[in-house]
Amino acid sequence: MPISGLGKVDKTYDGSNLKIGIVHARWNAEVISALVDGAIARLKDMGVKEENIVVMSVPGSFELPFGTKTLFYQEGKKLDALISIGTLIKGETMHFEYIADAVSHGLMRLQEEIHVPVIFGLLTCLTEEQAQARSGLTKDGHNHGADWGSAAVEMATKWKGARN
Ligand code: DLZ
Repeated sequence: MPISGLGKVDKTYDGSNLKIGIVHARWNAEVISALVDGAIARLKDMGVKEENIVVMSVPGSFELPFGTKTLFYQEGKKLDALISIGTLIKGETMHFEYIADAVSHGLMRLQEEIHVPVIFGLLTCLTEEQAQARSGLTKDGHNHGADWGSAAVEMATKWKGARN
C-alpha cells in the first residue's frame, strides 16, 4: 500500500471541472495515436468531459513547446493543464539528443511562463520496439499516455487548489 505523497499512487482526483489541452507531434503516427488515445481514455475515466478535452497536432516533437503555447492562448488561457506528446526514435545522428534536450527545456520553461502544468509526454526511445512497448502496442507493454492523463488531472487539481 503506497504512502500518500510518497508512493506511485497518491489518490484519485476528480477531473469533472477541468479543461485539458493535448498537443501531439505527427511523427511515428501509430505510437502517437495510441498515446493520445490512452491519455484521452484516462482523462475521461477521471471525469474530464469530452467537450473539455482539446487536441491539436504539430509536425514533429521539436514543435511541441511552441504548439503547446499556441493551444494555451488559442483557448483563451482557459486550460487547466496541457499534455505535450511526441515520440523520438534515435537515428544515426545527434538529431535525437538535440531535439530531446530542446523539447524538455522548452516545456519546463513554458509551464513556468504560463503558470499552468505542462505534462511531459515525450518518449525518447532507442528503438521502434521500445516506443511500441511504451505506448501499449505490445503484449506486455504499458501505455504511458494513461499516466500522462492522470498526471494532468492531479497537477491541475493541486494547482487550482493552491491558487484559490
Ligand atoms: C526531423 C525529425 C526526425 C529525424 N525524427 C523525429 C522523430 O523521431 N520524432 C519527431 O517527433 N520528430 C522528428 N523529426 C521532426 C522534428 O521534430 C521537427 O518537426 C523538424 O525538424 C521541423 O522543425
